[in-house]
Amino acid sequence: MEIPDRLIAAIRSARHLVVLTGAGASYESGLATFRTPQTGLWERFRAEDLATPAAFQRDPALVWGWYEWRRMHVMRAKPNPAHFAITTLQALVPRLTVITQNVDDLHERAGTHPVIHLHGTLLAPLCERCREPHVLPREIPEEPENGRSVPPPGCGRCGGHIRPGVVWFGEELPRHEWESAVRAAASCDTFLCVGTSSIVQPAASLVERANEAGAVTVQINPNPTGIEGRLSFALSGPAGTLLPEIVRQLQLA
Ligand code: BV8
Ligand code: ZN
Repeated sequence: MEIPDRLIAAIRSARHLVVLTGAGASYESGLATFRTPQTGLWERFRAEDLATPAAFQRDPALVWGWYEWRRMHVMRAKPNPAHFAITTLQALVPRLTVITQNVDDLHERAGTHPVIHLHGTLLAPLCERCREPHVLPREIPEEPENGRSVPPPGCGRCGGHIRPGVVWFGEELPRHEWESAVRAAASCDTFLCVGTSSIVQPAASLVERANEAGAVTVQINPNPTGIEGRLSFALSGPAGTLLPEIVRQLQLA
């Protein structure tokens, strides 16, 4: 896919570039997105039904088992060319802010630092009662048998349930991360929206803030999301191809 020259020029001249990623950025690392029907163990559940405080209260072992299964896949996964292209972008523009909705650590493992995690991370569980961080064993959890529930560990300090360090539906986003993301969206020159269906709020409102601030806004997604009409550019294709191509053209003299 050809990258419009005007887009390359906009990124090249940007003083502050923001990249917001969603599950599609990790898709080519083999991690399922939210909207593909659950694969394997979990096809009988919808992510939105498991990623809630009520689901954890109702059946902590089912929800903890689901997150351990996802953490196992994240630990087995590798960053893909989209992650590495974003790390390269960091060296090509004066200021890059990377904001992710993803709960994996593939941006960090590709060398991008810092990363603003709007929805937390799979790798930092904590006690649901006293919020004491819980240290996970280093080894990769073994493959749970089909649909196995895994009882969550108990907190060493108060005995409460350990829960995943993610933001569930109905929970507030971490204040510091959200405020940093809003400031970045309101002050950037170019905003890339990569691999997100732009459904989940308030993360999906960031690109609108960038639009309102007069930034060049770009979507990178192989499928339509319905917001194309409000963006400066909509590139239809996989992030693992388009982002490296953008970086290649930026590096041409
Ligand atoms: C909040 C962590 C309020 C957990 C996640 C009604 C009732 C209750 C709440 C609401 C409601 N209506 C709206 C809400 C708000 C709700 C919401 O937005 N719901 C949605 C379903 C409408 N939001 C919340 O609840 C948020 N909190 O609002 O708090 C509040 C206020 C005051 C006081 C108290 C509370 C919290 C939202 C965070 C939820 N947690 N994740 C976990 O991971 O288990 S969100 C989760 O879903 C992911 O993190 C991710 O952010 C999101 C999925 O979105 P995407 O990343 O976009 O993934 P998706 O699969 O949708 O799309 C993938 C895209 O990639 C596709 O477009 C595909 O085409 C593309 N793609 C595929 N391959 C590629 C590709 N792109 C590029 N390259 C490829 N190769
Ligand atoms: Zn505790």
